[in-house]
Amino acid sequence: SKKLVDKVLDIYPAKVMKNRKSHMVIKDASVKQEIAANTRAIPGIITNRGCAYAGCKGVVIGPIVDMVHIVHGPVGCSYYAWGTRRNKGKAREGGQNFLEYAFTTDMQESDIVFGGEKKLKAAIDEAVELFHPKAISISATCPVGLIGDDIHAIARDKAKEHGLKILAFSCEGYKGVSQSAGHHIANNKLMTDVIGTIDTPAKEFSINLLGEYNIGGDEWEIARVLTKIGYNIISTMTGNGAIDEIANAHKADLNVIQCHRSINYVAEMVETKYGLPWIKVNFIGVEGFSKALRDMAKYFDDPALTARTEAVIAEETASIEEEMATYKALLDGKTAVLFVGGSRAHHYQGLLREIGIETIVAGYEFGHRDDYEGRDVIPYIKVDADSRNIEEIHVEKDEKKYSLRIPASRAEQLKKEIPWASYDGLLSEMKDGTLVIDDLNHIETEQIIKILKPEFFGSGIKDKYMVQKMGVYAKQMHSYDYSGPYAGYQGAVNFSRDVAAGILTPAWKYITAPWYKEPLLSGKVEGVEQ
Ligand code: CFM
Ligand code: HCA
Repeated sequence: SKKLVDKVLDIYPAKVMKNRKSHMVIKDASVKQEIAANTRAIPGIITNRGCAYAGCKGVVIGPIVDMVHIVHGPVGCSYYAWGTRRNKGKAREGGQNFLEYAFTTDMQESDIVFGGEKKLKAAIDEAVELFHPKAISISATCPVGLIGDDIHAIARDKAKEHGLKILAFSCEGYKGVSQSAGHHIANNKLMTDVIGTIDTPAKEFSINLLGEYNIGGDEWEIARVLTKIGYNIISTMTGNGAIDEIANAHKADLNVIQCHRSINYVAEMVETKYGLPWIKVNFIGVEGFSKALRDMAKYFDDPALTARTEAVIAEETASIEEEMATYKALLDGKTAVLFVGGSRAHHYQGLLREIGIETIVAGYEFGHRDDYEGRDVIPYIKVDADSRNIEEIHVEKDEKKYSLRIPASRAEQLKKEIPWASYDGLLSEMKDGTLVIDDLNHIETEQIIKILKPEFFGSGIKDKYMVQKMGVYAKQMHSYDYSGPYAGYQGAVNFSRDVAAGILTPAWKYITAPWYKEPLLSGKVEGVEQ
């Protein structure tokens, strides 16, 4: 791995090399390791990252099915967010579902010059008149912040005029160094304007699923099993989410977190304000899912629920055992490189291992140090000009609505047994000698593929085809290549079947990887002292 890192870094001029080196770590369990993360990408380098608007509207707010999501900006920003994340959703009975629409103010040059507020007001009126939604979101894209349209005042006035909820997000793309800033902006508003605004009493064993976005139907497979055990899912944030369900989320007894990066702010604030704790789970992979179910059962500590949990685990795992063993026999000994947003590069390692594939390189586009090193480092993370840009909202205990779900003494004991408000990060599960890379880019990807020649590369749309052109199977881990669900038990089978087909297809025989035809690339950046 050390040789690999040196080789990868060798392509850079000295200053860039120093920067990129701090984003690479070779796992060594005998020391405490630190990685640079959530810092600006280097201009000129082809990063895979997106923008704050993508994180706010695209990821966190967009999946809520019964809201009209208006994008205030040029049409391209809106088109970009239209249906691209495959977060599926269904209307509730008698309710609405706007996921298939793209709403935009379609700002033109004259709006940029003279202001876009009029257009936004008209768009809201039109949306109300045509669709009668329960709630509307407004997401600002870059030019809106530059020209200073006051989307918050408009949201306030129009909400009053039409008598509905309007959430406005100043999530201009440039607000942060990646999507991650947008997650935070979205989390803040869910906390201040949505959660806690409806008070319907919850039934027993009630939970919220946080950081689960129903990509390829994942949430439906998770919910199928949870419901079978006897859980009541009050809300999901935000896959297949409904605004009134999220408004009632504080009535649940436990928050269960899948994607830590995108929603840990809500989880923390809800615990402070309402006393409702969170645990970190991983619904991906057979063992991961079973462990999550057992941790949840420990929290509720009810003999019937625990028995039911074990019965369902036994039944579900028995039904997939044979198929999983078949795929393992086919794939045993293969290697994987995983490079995905801010959680999947960790979450899929267990499932890959279950079918015999070891992850040798992993990284995030926009994870923070805590997603790599665990939450214990949070107090030591340096705040810089970019991270300071994102508002930290301060919440306090709600004296009327706060309640401790578990007596303090038992909570202390439980904290030793389950991941209560804790997350150990991706590094903790990587094997010694494997490589962790933050904000991997295209030139580094190319080097890694050439040197390591993995059989599987977990990618996004931007890197998938360059990897496949090098003769290595690349699977999109964001969109699941339009397959899925991949979460839970049935999802594990779907994933394994797709991966086996992708790796073992005879099609690869017809491609000759470039390194078999020509020597590895060599060269120098012109005009730069190395
Ligand atoms: Fe969380 Fe997500 Fe992800 Fe993410 Fe994303 Fe995503 Fe992702 Mo694409 S919230 S961090 S910002 S699990 S959209 S559903 S797949 S990069 S690893
Ligand atoms: C985003 C969304 C994305 C992009 C996926 C990709 C997603 O970051 O804006 O690059 O393939 O999951 O749809 O992460």
